Amino acid sequence: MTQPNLVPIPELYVSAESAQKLKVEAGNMPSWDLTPRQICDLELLMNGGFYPLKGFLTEADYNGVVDNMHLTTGDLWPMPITLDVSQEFADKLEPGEDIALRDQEGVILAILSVTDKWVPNKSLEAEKVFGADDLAHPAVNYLHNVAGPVYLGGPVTGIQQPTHYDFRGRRDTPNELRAHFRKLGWRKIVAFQTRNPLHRAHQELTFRAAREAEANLLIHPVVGMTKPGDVDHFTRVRCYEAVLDKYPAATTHLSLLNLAMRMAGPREAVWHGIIRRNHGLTHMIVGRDHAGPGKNSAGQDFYDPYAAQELFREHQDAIGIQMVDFKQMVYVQERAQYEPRDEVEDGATILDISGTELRRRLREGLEIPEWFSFPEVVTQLRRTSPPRNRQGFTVFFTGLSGSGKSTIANALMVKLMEMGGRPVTLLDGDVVRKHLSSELGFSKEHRDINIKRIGYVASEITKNGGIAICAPIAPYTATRRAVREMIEAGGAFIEVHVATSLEECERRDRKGLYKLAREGKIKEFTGISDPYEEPANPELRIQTEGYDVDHAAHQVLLKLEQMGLIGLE
Ligand code: PPS
Repeated sequence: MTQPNLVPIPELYVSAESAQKLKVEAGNMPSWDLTPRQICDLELLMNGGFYPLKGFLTEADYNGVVDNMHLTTGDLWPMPITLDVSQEFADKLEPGEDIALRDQEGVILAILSVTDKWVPNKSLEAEKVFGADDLAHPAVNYLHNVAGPVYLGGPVTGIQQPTHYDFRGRRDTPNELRAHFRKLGWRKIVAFQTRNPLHRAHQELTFRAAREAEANLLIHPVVGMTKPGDVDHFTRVRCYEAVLDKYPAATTHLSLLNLAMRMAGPREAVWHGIIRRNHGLTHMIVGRDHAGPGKNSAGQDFYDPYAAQELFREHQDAIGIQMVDFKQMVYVQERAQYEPRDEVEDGATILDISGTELRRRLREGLEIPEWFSFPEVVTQLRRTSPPRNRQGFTVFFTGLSGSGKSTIANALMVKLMEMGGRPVTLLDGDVVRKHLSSELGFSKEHRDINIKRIGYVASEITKNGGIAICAPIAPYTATRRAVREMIEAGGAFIEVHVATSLEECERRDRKGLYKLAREGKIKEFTGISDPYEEPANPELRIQTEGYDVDHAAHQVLLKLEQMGLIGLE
């Protein structure tokens, strides 16, 4: 294999002077606000990471890529890099026009000269590229539920790189990495692709892989988009930095790759290989189940665990980089060291901690042994995944007007504040309507807006480790579900149905509203002239008739304790 770093990889950027002129011209073009995934794709298109692509795929290239992983030029390319847009935007455009591609702040990054516009067969794309038209695959879900219905293709003229404020010193374009390797005199370099924190086994296997290939090592983690639910890249980069110190000095480099992964297993492995070749690497470690998306909707693996290695091997020459087999490293207790699994004799004691077990230990604040991971890595992981009794959560009361939601919510707030440890915010129905939603009425549309606002505020509080207590009527199941989804991304959600009957609420009529509603003086009144959809499976259902407020609040506390959200440190 030739030494690849003597020549630069072609980029799609114009000179600084032309960029300035083009930016002014682009101001008058139709413009498309790029999605986060499109920004990742555009960055790698422009800086040569996706060489030989010169823009977003045309229809003919797309068909070739989907069908047989080849462009019309005959070059190998396994992944559709397409610009998906809305129907509305596409309707206003004709091939032959130029459009400005903007980042989420509106900054113009590039111009796309549109040559092709078409409606893709997404089911076919899913089957061919991802192996199944199954929404359990994150990229298939993205394809059907996030991506726009129309694709635009054509060459890209690069104006400027997307801006990153985080870890700037650790990000390198392909040509920057090539120059770095050239400067250090590194001729053989093994890439390690990862989207997970590195523990001791990874450090052992990567170092061993590099040594066996008589090469240097590049830890090349993806920081663009990975699998939903992965450890966030801020935490991971701090972990990688900690592990970097564990390699012998000057053997290993760390560089961040702003790639949006698709979790496409075999095709993804080939794609990763091409991207690494473009970054000046000569070797890449391909592991068991490389870039695997997990289980399909029938509970089975999407891909055979060795399919990625096979496809890579088949196309190795065209990729232009050599595959290094991943050796599974295991900890052998008797010898207190890591060894390749296939070299350990029968009868030896092998210790391991699975990903699921690791997450459980982090969640519950349990010990993570030093043979498994470096203390510095564990410290970083604990900082972002504190045990449940230090994570944020939302208690969401729902029930009829006058059911007692606010009273119980107030009592609960005070009890949680008495315990201390986390800030508590009460988002009571009436209070929210005064401060956040004063312009809203009680139509279905307005109630939904109101509940989503409460959900948004509660999700921010939860994400940042606080406790949010919400007490609106929230009469619609679908809206409550949407709020749950929003909040569960950052912590726990406890739905509490205050199940006081309509008769009892009306009998109490603490605000005199039921009387007015019966007389028709208040319209769209929940339970009287407007619906209330009872929660089918709330975390807790409270009966208030015959019980006092303390008792109700105590039931919530017991539930929180049972869920591990409050309690002993
Ligand atoms: S919703 O449906 O969740 O947006 O309602 P919410 O924001 O919780 O507001 C309910 C309080 O507003 C008063 N109110 C009404 N409730 C229901 N229907 C109608 N038409 C209505 N008009 C005013 C009422 O006092 C509710 O307070 P609570 O604390 O629930 O009794």
